[in-house]
Amino acid sequence: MIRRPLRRGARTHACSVHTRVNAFWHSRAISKRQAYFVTVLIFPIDSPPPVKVSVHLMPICGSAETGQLGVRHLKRLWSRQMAARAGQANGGPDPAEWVASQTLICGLGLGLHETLQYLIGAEPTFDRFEQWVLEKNGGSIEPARIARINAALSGDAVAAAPPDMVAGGPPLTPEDLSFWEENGYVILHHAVPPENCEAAARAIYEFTGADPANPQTWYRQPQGHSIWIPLLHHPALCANRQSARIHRAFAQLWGRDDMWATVDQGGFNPPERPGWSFPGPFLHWDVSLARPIPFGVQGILYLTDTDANQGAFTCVPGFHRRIESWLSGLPPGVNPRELNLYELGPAPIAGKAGDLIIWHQALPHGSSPNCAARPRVVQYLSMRPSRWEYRETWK
Ligand SMILES: O=C(O)CCC(=O)C(=O)O
Repeated sequence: MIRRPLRRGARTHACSVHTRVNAFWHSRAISKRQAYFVTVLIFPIDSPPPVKVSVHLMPICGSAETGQLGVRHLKRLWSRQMAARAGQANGGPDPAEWVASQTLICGLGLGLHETLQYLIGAEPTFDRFEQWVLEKNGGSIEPARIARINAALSGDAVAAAPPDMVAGGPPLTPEDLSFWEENGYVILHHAVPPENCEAAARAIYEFTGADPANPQTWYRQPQGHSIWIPLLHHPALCANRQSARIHRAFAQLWGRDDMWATVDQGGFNPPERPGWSFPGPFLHWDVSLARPIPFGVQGILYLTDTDANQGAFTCVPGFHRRIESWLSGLPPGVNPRELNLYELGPAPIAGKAGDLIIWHQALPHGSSPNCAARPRVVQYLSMRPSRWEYRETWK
């Protein structure tokens, strides 16, 4: 509650009054049980004496605090976002916090962007946020999954591993693993059965309103001029994220079993034609180039056969072994992201429907122009353990 109206435009030494006022109004959407008031002294630069106001501050919840769903860290994630939304300090950036939030979001079968967008855009109460999480999960979340998430967030990697996924032989052969070491990428063949690929490809065609048999329909692009298809929760895509074979391949590369699938988009890269040129992504990194670059992987599942000239995934094989020396050798002040990465020796990687390409995040990578007759249809799919190394500093 503001006890005395502040003159519009009065400025404090630390921050504008408006920010504080906004903080109050934003936090109004949040139940009073979950917020508290503090009285602060504001020193307007141009009109002493100090003004005494009360502002509504969001407490940041502890990680162990749970709501109806009984999921650790969920309330904390919500309270941090609400505090940030209200322009209030929320503890600031913290790599461990970011990793825990991502594990939670993956564990709950949510997309990172959609979750943050929802929290920031809708400013839900915590009850409403939990309801949204449930809706995204079709109305219920299995207790075993909640137990795994809670184990992961309490640091119990063993209990965080899904028992039905870890049984079974390692799908990557010793040759695959040597190839991985050498090239920084590997192809897991038959990652999912053909019917899964067909169902997921069909879902992507339907979402975009495209007909596989009619090239005129491939450029409707409800998503805009982009190859990314914002289809996250279709059952066919969810089914692929549940693949035990994929799970075990990621587990092999990470050397641990507590894997969490990222909830990522589909992809549709049609042949170039006059009026439609390849929009990217061109070669890039998704990881900070602050050194040392930590281990991390990304993945793409081909849902249809993909020739090298058909918009194939492209990377610079082996670059994970030379990136550190390459970065050290750059003249001071040069931004590696602005260099012509196509001079580094990229190769398009062809594959069959059902092939999953996993690559080391230190490889420059991207898609490529489709010069063939058929679209390239994919699902982006990666997995990470409950805890992984993350660099806060973006370079
Ligand atoms: O779609 C592709 O082939 C490349 C994907 C990509 O660049 C990425 O996932 O960061």
